[in-house]
Amino acid sequence: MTDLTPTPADKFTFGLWTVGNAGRDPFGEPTRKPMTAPYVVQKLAALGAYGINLHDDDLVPVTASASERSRLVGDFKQALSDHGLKVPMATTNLFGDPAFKDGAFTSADARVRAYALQKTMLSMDLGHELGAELYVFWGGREGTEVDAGGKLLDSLKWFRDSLNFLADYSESQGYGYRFALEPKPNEPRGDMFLPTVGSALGFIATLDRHGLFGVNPEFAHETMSGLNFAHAVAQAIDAGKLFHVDLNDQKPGRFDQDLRFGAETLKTVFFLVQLLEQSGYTGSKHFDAHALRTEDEEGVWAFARGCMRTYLMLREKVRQFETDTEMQAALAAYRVEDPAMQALTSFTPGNAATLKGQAFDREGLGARGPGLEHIDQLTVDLLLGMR
Ligand code: GLT
Ligand code: MN
Ligand code: MN
Repeated sequence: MTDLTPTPADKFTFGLWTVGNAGRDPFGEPTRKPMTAPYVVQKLAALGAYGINLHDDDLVPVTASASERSRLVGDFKQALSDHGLKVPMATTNLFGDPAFKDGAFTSADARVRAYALQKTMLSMDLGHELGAELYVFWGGREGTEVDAGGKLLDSLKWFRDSLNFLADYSESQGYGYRFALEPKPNEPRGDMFLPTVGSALGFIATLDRHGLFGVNPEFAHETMSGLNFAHAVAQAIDAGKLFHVDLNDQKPGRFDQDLRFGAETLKTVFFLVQLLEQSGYTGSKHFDAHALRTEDEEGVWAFARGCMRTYLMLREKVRQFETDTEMQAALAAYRVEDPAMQALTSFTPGNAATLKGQAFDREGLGARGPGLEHIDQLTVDLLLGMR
């Protein structure tokens, strides 16, 4: 049996806000007691995690005095160094404060947009102090319930101006951050701007320092829209833009459940792990999920262990898939290689002319059975431990 003990080399990370989630939901009060940041660091390190990510407010409440801030940050840094945990990613809470109720970077109020920049710069300073090299933007309140305010085009401009400003700020400070936009279709806003991975990728191309920007796709977010998360991640990898990934699970067509990784849609989760492993993705594998509201603290650590264990089991299945001779033969038969035909698909005037005159066995092409039922059942057998 393979060793399923996580180690920092696996690059598993959690958020202070994830394992620290106290179980509040829109209908009920917290079901768990808050945990201090140093305690969370100690527990995650003991479980084999690589790092812990945070929003500014997760560590330092916005109302903290200078001395409170320095104590909280100092204690956190001490715990990181005592337990060998990193802070690979930082982000800003631009959604909790009522000031951001109609957006932060896309608020119709210029004062709110300016405050959002100030808060983000301060948070970037903190992230840098903690060693973060990646900065995430999840536009929690960037969106609308009604479009009567007429700000759809302005919002995109404001969003772009803010991201351009912050990338310039990072460079001017010598922080060297790379940035990742995290799309989400809705919740908490009725319709959020940049709702999918594809829309974020399109938007990034319009930024001044677009090379510094990539995406942070989240399993739950694409799944909420009924999209296939593995496909979204493949597009991000293809674009060279998968800077970070938020792993969790989700039933389609529901509120953002942020379930334990692999709790719900094992097959898609398997194809995702396959993609991450085979593409050579080297970033953090961040579990942006939380324990069920029903759980006590023991349930939180069971949840955290479960996320990592399921990833490692699926990574093992990926390896098994690669060495399963029947599976590999079926896959080889599925792909029809034809070097002469392939060569014709690069455009030259000659290839275009040859292709136009080529006789194809159209009926034969349509009649071929690719064997996908067999391949898919082999996958199911493998996942269920029957191979
Ligand atoms: C919030 C959200 C997540 C984002 C976090 C980063 S905060 O919990 O639901 O998807 O990744 O801002
Ligand atoms: Mn989520
Ligand atoms: Mn997320």
